[in-house]
Amino acid sequence: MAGRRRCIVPIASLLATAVGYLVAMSSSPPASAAASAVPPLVPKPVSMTVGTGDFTLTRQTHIVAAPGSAARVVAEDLAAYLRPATGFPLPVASGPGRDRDIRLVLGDTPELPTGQAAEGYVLDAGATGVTLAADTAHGLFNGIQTIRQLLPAQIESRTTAPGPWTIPPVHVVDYPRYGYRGFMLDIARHFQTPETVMRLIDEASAYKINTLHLHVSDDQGFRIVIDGFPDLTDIGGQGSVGTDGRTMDPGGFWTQQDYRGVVAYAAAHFMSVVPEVDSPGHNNAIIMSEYDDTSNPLLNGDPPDINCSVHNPPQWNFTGDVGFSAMCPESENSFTIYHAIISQLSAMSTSPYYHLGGDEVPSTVLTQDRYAAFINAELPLVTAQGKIPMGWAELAGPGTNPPAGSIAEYWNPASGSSPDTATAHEAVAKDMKIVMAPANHAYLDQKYAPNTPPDLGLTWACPDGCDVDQFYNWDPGSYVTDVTDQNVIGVEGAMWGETVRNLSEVQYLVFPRLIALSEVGWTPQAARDYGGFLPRLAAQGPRLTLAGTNFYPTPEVPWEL
Ligand code: TNX
Repeated sequence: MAGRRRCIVPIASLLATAVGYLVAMSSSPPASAAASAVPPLVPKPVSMTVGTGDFTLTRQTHIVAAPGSAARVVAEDLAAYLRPATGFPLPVASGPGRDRDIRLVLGDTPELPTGQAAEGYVLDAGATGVTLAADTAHGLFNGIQTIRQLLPAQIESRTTAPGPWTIPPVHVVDYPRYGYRGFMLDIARHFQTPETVMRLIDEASAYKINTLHLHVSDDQGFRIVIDGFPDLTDIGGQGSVGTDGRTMDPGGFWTQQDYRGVVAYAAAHFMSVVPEVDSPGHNNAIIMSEYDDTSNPLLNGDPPDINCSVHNPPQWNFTGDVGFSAMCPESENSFTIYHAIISQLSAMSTSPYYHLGGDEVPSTVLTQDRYAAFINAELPLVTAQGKIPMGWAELAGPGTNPPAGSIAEYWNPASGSSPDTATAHEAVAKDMKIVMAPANHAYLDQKYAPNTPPDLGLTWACPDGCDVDQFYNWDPGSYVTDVTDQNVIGVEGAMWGETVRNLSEVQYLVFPRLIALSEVGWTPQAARDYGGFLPRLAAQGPRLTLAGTNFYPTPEVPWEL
């Protein structure tokens, strides 16, 4: 990782600019977006034609779905989205539907191309009603996010707003470019509550993000209770990265019930959860917790043999330092601990993937042979749980043997045929698939601009800042030479946690950049252009504001406020 520079930026004030901005906006709700010929949807649909004659949602509107069907659940979701602002009852009804109802139908999608059944949908809106058809409940859920955006921005108001609640006459046929559209959240560097994560699930799923990758362990904290190893959270969950001159910030951890609750909440928003406990590096919290756990009957009485870090005995380090900790591949205790972690987290998670980390172990800490030995011993623990291994792209390096179809997450900013793209090529050579998250286009923890107040975020991948344009203007399918959509299964925005301490700070770095990434992951490359994207993103400003979502009002965007 030569050349990577990191620093922890002390957070001087709590987003003074953004908070003042939000208060100003919410005290005078913005006017609705002027009716335009082409509604400003994000992510941009594959195809949309605009006809004549608006649909108007009224107190009499029913949302119609077959009883007992999966469509019924999504119909309830739609009603729940629309009731607070409209104040209408919007009952979910059965039967064929009447004139001027909204109908959700499973099947009846001849316009969707073969292979697009999983998430595609077809939407028809006109004066006589709205019909949304999809082959799956997930497709319907994607379609109702589009319906929300077709309504005036005030539909996001938490309290009754005046309307009128019109939907322009459109015919939409829509489906994603990639099946994996992820948002990664690091709850290890700073503890975040289940409630914070659920709020982010609401916000990400509105833009058709379908995967939540939870980074639940790192040097500074271990955040989910693991049965048999209570010290992992009792000791490992105590702190977070220190900010504002503190040695350490408050920590915390989730019970397994908390985790299950978040996974269920994500599933209800058609997001699957990929857990990550980093290994063999980035795990000082595990080492600090288990080093003295000599009486644990699951261990062999000699737990100090897990420690291959630069310090022995290990010591806490609540700065943002990386590359100093590692667990030893020669220790059976290492794999006893990882077996417990992997089996318990896998059993509670919905994603087909389990992320074993694998990043940033300097060869001075573990040689490549020892690194590969660790990974090769851990991979079968993952596959034994019925999960597909996923890891940061170093996982594909010399000596490792991930099964074909395993996932490499490419984070290096290097593009084209730079020698630093080696991990992507190694992954392809091992028949792995790739999730693209190059740090200078997808790391949500990087600053928008060098001097942008408030003072949040890191700069190592973006010394000049990475604003919305940087997140939008790249193509995952041609970023690295010879790594194409044959290999790439999707994109992910990574929200690392060193500088962010609460929901508001996370939101500020995530939005609006995750919205740009949602379009990178959804919309065909040929249909994307930044000039066309900006006014559509601008239309999201009032929606975010009314929903209470903090965001950076970048000057790149002509906000409709
Ligand atoms: C790199 S690249 C990391 C994280 C840090 C992040 C900060 C990679 C897989 N790991 O450990 O939090 O940079 O930007």
